[in-house]
Amino acid sequence: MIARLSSAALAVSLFVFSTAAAAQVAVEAPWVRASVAQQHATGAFMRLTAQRDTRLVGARSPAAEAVEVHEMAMEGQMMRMRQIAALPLPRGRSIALAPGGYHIMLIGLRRALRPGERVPMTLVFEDAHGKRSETEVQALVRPLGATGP
Ligand SMILES: [Cu+2]
Repeated sequence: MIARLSSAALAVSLFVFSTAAAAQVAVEAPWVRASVAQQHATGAFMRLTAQRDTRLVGARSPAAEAVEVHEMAMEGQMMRMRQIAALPLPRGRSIALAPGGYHIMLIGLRRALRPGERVPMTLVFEDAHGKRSETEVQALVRPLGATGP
C-alpha cells in the first residue's frame, strides 16, 4: 500500500504521523456489523493499542447521526449496554472492542450498511494531559452474524 503512495503523499502522512505522536494509538482490524433497511443502530469493533496512557473519548462517522462509546454491564439480571464518557487505553495494552464487550455504537444510521463496504470513522483520543487527537479509520462492514474480524 505504501508503495502506491506518491512521495508527496508519503511526506504528508509522515508529517501527520509525527504531530499525532503525543497520543498515538494503533487501530487494528476495525469492522462494523452490517445493518438492514430501517435499522436504527449498529456496532463497530476494533483493537486499540496506545503508546502512552490515552482515552478514547468519542467518535463520529458520516454514516450515522451520532456515535457513542459503549460498555456492557449488568443491570439487575440483565446484561445491557450503556454509554461511557471515555474508554481508558493504558500504555502498551491492547484493548479489544468486541461483540459482548466495549464497542462503538453508530446511532441514527443514514442508510443500510452492506457487507464488504467500508465505513469511514473518526476516533477521538485524549492523552493524560488532556490533549486531543483524531484518527481516521475505514471500518469494513461484515455480515450481520459476524462475531469477529
Ligand atoms: Cu451499544
